[in-house]
Amino acid sequence: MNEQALSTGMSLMFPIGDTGGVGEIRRGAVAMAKDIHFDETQSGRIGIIVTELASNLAKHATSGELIIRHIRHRGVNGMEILSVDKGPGIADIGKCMEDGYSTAGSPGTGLGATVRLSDVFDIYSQENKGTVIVSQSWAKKLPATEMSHVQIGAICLPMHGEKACGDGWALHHGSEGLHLLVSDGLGHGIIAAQATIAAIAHFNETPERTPREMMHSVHQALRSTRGTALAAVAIKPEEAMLTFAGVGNIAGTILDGTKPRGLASYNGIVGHQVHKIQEIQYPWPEDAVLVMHSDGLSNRWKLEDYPGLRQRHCSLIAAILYRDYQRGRDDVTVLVVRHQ
Ligand SMILES: [Mn+2]
Repeated sequence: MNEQALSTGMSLMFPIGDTGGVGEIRRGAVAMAKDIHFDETQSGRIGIIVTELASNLAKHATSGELIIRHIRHRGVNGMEILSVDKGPGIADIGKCMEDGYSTAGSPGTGLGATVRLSDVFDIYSQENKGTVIVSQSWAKKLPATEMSHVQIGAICLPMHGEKACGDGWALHHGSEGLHLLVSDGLGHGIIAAQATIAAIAHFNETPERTPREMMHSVHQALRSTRGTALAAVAIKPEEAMLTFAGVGNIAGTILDGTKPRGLASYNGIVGHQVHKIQEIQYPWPEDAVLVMHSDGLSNRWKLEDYPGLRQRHCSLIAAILYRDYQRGRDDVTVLVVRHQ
């Protein structure tokens, strides 16, 4: 995996149309696993998971994508594989979901090995709308408390035909909570990516600044770039508070099961023209989910259209919004966070 992919949270996407490409995707995924120092056994497992998910897409869905990214938590490396399709859906999953889906059982759709080999597995399927599956594998077992405490779902992909991604995101677990940054460099391609890489490098140097300080400081640091739409967030679960500062088109929404609450950004371009940087505080209820996205995703989505999805793995939420609301003519980022 290239350096940029690691530093900006970029995902890699493999379209699946027929069985022909499965071997190539498997080789790519295994190479990635080795890049992040998975051992022989762990890389082998990634190969099996990718083969199973890709073969299923080719067999059961009209078309689909596997989306792969490097994940990291408290210094431990991992890989996430998302399977995303608009196929017929899996009929028996509905029943599994009623009873509360257990990763112990196999849904009997050729997902047996994926369920068994994944450290984290979740699936969401709707008849005639399609299926999304998340599989995460970690190099070292993470404590269960750690895993239930915070959940991140993310998709960050360049516009079709571009290698460089102008979007990016970063996250830091601080002593008091989470710090996030989402950046959409103006335009797309290399020049857009330069602005985002600079913003994220800046975030990573001193991530625990307040969102307001972060926005001011990145604004100064990006003067030589083309500029970016940027949003910074701090979540302090113990104070049940989320602080947001945004300039430009980064959308943020807090979902807590009541009316969705949109986060307010100001107009401008970070690095060039910024009229106002202001922090706004929002309540962060215990079971809240934060969805942030660049304008590569339409803002017309409603999570109510997907019964029960808010309670599912954040990666499934990100994958479904990407599948159904990507505009297809820009880089796209969807970041979903739950922190209790
Ligand atoms: Mn954009």
